[in-house]
Amino acid sequence: MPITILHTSDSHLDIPAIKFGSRRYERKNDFLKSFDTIVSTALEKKPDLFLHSGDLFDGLNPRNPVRARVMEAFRKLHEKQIPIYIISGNHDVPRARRHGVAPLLEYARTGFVNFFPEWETIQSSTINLHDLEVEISGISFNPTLGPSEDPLHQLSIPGKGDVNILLAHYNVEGLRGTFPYEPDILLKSIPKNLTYLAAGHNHEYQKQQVGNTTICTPGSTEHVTFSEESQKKGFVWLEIDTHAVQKLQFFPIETRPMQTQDVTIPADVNINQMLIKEIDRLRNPQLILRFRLQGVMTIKSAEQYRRTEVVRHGFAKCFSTEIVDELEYISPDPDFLTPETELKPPITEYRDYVNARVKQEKDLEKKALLQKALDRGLALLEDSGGW
Ligand SMILES: [Mn+2]
Repeated sequence: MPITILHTSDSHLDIPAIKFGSRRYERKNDFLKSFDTIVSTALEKKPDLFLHSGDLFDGLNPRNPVRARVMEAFRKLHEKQIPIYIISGNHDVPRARRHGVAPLLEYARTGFVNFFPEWETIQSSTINLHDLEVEISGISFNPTLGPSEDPLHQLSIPGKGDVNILLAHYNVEGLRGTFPYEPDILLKSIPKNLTYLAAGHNHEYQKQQVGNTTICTPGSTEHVTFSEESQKKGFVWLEIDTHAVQKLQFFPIETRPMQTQDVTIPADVNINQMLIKEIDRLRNPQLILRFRLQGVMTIKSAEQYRRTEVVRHGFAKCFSTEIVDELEYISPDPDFLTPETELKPPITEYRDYVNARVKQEKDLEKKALLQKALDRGLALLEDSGGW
C-alpha cells in the first residue's frame, strides 16, 4: 500500500488586499475558501500526511478570525489522525527578534502540527507509515540569505528513512519563475536519497524529476498577483512507495476569475468612454479586471481622462478594475516632455531606481539588504496597485 500525501503551499491567508477597497474582506475570503477546500479534501480522503510548504499566512500578524479558522482546520485534521508538517515562508517568518515569533508557532504548541521553525539547520522527524520508515525534514525560509546563496549548501540533510521528504520554501533550479535576486536551491545540493522535495515559494504548479527525487511546487492556492492570472491554482496529491513517487496529480480548485484586457488607445480618443464601454461588455460581478493601456495619450485625451471614474464604474460592474498605463505621452510641444521627465508608473520607477543602486553597491551586505528592499517594495507596490 503506497503512502498518500496531500501537499499544498502559499495559501497567503489574510492578504492585505488593500486595492479592493471595501471588497477587501471578500477578497481575503477567497484565499480562506481555497484553504477550506483543501482541508475538506484532506478530511474526506484522509492522506497519510498533510504537508504545507510555507506562506500559510501573508504576514506575521494575521487577524484573529483567520487564526481561529486555521486552528479549527488543524484541530480537525489532527483528530482524524492526519499528521501535519509545516514551515515558514518569506511572508510569515519573523526577520528579527522584535518581530516576535512566527504565527505558526501557536499551532505547533497545541500539538496539532509539526513545525520546523529553524532556517539555518534542517530539522527532521520520523514516522512509521505502512511499515515504512518515513523521514520528514523541513527548513523555514532564511531571510538573511544573499541572492546567489544556495539555501541547502553545506547543510546536513538527513536521509535515513525508507522514504525521505524535505519541505523548503525556495525556488528550485530548473523551474520557471525563478528570480535572479533570490536564493535558489541548486540541483547539485539535493541528496540522491531524497524521495520528495516539497517546495513552496514558486506560485506556479510545477514538477520535475531529478534522479530518484521528485521535486514539486504545488503553487499558491489563489492568484496573488496579476502575473499569475493564467495559472491554474490547486494542490497536489501523491503516492509514494519505498523507492519513489509513483503518482503525482494536480487538483485544480475554483478561484476568482482574473483577466487583463489590452486596450490600444488611438490619438485624441475619449479614454473614459472607451473603457466604460469595455467594462460594460466584460461585466461580471466576480471578475478582477485589469486594463493595460497601450497607444498614445494626447493632450486632448488627457484633458478628458478621469481615471477614478473608470475605476468606480468597474467597481459597480465587476469585482474590481485597475488600470496599468503603458501609454506614450505625446505633447504638441516637443520640449514639454523631455526624456528626463518621461512618466513611468511607480513600480517601474522604483524597480529601475533600486536596481541601479544594487548594481553600484560594492558592500555585499548592503547589496543583499537593497535586494530585499527591492523585493519587499515591489510586493507592496503590486498589492497597492502601483503599476
Ligand atoms: Mn508565497
